[in-house]
Amino acid sequence: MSASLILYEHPLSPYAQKVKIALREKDIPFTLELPAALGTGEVSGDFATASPRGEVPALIDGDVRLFDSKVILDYIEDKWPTPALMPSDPVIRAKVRTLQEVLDTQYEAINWGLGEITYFKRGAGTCADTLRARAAEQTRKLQAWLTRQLGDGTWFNGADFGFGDLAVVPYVHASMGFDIGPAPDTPLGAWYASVLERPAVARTSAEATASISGMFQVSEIVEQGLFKREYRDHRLEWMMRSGGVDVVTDGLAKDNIRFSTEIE
Ligand SMILES: N[C@@H](CCC(=O)N[C@@H](CS)C(=O)NCC(=O)O)C(=O)O
Repeated sequence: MSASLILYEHPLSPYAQKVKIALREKDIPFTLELPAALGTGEVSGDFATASPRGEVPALIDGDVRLFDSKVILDYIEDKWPTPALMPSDPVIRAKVRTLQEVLDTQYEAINWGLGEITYFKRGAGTCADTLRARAAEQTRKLQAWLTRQLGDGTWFNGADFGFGDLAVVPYVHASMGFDIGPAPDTPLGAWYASVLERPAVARTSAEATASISGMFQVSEIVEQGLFKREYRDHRLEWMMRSGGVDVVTDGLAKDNIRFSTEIE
């Protein structure tokens, strides 16, 4: 077991939260690093070599440098197979991958969009109201879809907690923070209460919540153009489709949004 594992993260990043939950569930020691210039689009040093996209999470394990949460999760499961977090049944494995795909793209985009409005003060006024209403409606639909995936099971991962569950936790946790989480007396609410009883999940979720207070200082930095928010793929689509075309054009004019980093 390596104690020299370095995980670049931001506590609020759902992608990084998934990796932290997996490492903690497996009791693998690791060091957390917050990349110095995260959010500016200008990254350097060891972080840049691990994550050419300048995104967290990124993992350094000796000579191994990895980015992208799903790649990192698969690496962790391959290198430290016990306790297994990926089910063995091919059907449930496919279900887990479907959850990862939907949550990391469509659900993530909604929470990210709410973050742009709430912390970064985008679309002040009626535009923000429209975006919030669309986010609540889309979240309701995704939570209904999640409820169908859960069925009458305890875990999304089959018989035991695993990747299927940690794929969902950060997103539902963020919805709770935006007051659009599942009610406690629903199957999804009951599942959420069960996952929070796990120390790895409770600790990771608490770190995410604790980091929110710092987010309210960032809007001024964005306004000054020191921070360039990454508007990429599903996030950009969410903003455009949900009523935030002006947010995008305004951000481009002010030069405080950017697209994803081109890998060199
Ligand atoms: N597909 C990647 C997405 C990672 C990602 O988008 N991370 C965001 C934080 S949630 C990031 O680091 N963005 C860089 C920035 O905002 O400058 C994954 O699954 O790890």
